[in-house]
Amino acid sequence: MESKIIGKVNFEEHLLDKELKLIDTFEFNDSYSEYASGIWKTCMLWNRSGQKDDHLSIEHDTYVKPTEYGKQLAYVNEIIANTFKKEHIKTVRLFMCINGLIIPHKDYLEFKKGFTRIHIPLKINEHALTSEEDVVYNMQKGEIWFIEGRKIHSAANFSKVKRINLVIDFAPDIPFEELFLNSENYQPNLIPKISQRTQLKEEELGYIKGLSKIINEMNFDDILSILSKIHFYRNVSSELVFGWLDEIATASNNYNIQRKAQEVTDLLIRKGPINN
Ligand code: YCP
Ligand code: CO
Repeated sequence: MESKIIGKVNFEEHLLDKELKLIDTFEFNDSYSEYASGIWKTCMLWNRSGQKDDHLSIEHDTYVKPTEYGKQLAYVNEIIANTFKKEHIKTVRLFMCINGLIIPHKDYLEFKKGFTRIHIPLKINEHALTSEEDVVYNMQKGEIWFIEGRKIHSAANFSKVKRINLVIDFAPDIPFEELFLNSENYQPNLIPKISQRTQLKEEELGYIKGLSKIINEMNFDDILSILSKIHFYRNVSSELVFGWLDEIATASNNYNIQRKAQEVTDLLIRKGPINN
């Protein structure tokens, strides 16, 4: 796995709790909903324009400004300012997920280079999981995670309690230690909490393929969501979602389903968003 922990923030719990209460009042946005199932939303804290309604993370060559929401989070801002070199930051957001997931996908397909993206969990639970290919892990609060978006990755929260991550996009190609204000805060040897999963049974594989018998335009998204969840509890790579979807679509003999399967695979792992 290429995603890894690169450092740790030791939060002052009462200060973080106060900001989480404030975050609860923020309006989160639906951008990237084509990658999501269930509740998965974003909130813009710092970006190029300083506008909270500029919801996308984009490549740019200038400095970031806090948005109306970013300005309110004094403690989070202090943590960022004390930990990282601000000049490398391109976007700061919050990702929120409740009883939902982000379908396995690759990032940056729409960009020239993309970013070095890090996540810092602010609110976690044991059912809030992240994956890269054939590894599933449970990010812990305060861990600074580099997420290799160029590999197929996915994230979920199988709980009705909110999951919140702080997400910072840095300029690409800068060594990790140089993203930190103090290079001693770069800690590459912290051990992640990897989830143990059980073997996918032959019988289960049969039922997965049997979804070809019920797939239609009404349940297509639900079936994609079911396929996306399997690797979180069975010992398989998230990449299999696309092979299964292709087999199910082919066996369905339904042209519209085959086309939808191609389109969603293009979006998620081949071409990215089309209008870019
Ligand atoms: C992520 N990737 O990996 C983001 C979410 C779609 C692109 C939105 O967290
Ligand atoms: Co991603």
